Amino acid sequence: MNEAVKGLAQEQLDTPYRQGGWKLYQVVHHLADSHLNGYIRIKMGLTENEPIIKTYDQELWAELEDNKCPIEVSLNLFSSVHKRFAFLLKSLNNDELKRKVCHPESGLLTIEQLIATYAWHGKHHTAHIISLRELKGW
Ligand code: NI
Repeated sequence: MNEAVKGLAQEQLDTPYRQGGWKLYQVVHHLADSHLNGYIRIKMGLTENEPIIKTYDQELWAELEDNKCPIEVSLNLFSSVHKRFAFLLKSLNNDELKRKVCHPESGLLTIEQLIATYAWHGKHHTAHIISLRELKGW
């Protein structure tokens, strides 16, 4: 993500990654929001018995005032949460990876599935930024 946004000017960060989609700065803030939630969900799953995890309205979150802070704040937040993630995830044994959380829409999910989902999610949004840069020749 750091590499994907490197050198972009504010005007470029204000460009939607696709028509009607989030602007690039919103994608960056979304990743921080999402992976903070992911971190909390995994910790809940490790310490409670199949807890019901909280969903949130990501479209409305992307409109809140904190989306106007510099993207560096969210890049740092994202990096910090991932350092904590790595520390925690490396410690997990097979039984812990099989523990579950209950997602109100998707049902029971294992910690292992959550890890795979967030690994995919980070790459998914980073690809949005990289593909717009390629398209625009930035
Ligand atoms: Ni997302």
